[in-house]
Amino acid sequence: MKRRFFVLVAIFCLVLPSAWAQAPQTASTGGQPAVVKVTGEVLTPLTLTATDLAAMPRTTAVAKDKQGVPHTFSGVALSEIFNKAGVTTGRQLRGENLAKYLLVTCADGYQVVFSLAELDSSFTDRVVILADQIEGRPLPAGTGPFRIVVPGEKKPARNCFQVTTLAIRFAKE
Ligand SMILES: Nc1nc2c(c(=O)[nH]1)N[C@H]1C(S)=C(S)[C@@H](COP(=O)(O)O)O[C@H]1N2
Ligand SMILES: [Mo]
Repeated sequence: MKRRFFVLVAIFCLVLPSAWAQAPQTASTGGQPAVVKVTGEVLTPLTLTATDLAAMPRTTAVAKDKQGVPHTFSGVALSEIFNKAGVTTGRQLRGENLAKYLLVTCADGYQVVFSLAELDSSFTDRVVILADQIEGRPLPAGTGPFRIVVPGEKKPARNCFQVTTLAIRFAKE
């Protein structure tokens, strides 16, 4: 009887903290793990979880907040996500493909646009990332779990948080 009680207490102590730790990530998604969908002009549409991003090649990006204070974010370069999804990059990014753009959509309806050329290493050395950490810790509730971080931009308006979708679109007329 006594032993059963201790086993129950032990299970409780092990399970509860991990449930609490996950709460911020799932709070806005009704218990489902948060995901980022990669859709549109891609060969392979993706649904990325935090675990998927943790397993991909990682990099850091420094960006200032609205107060001008620099922060180091870490996550996955958009170019890595594009390679995984089959987006036109590098040598393929010419001709009509230069009319393609990335439309980022966030949970609050905020949207921002980047042309694909702005995000391509054959056009620029600037590496834009999908961040899941700031200063080595998960993004705080409200600005996570996933955030676009554009280093070196004069204002942080395109560092959009609570990212839900990365859609590749064609602006061709
Ligand atoms: N999803 C989402 N992301 C957003 C915004 C927003 O309204 N919604 N505001 C942007 C603007 S205008 C600014 S200035 C920065 C502020 O980020 P900071 O708090 O890190 O300075 O977030 C950007 N990212
Ligand atoms: Mo802003």
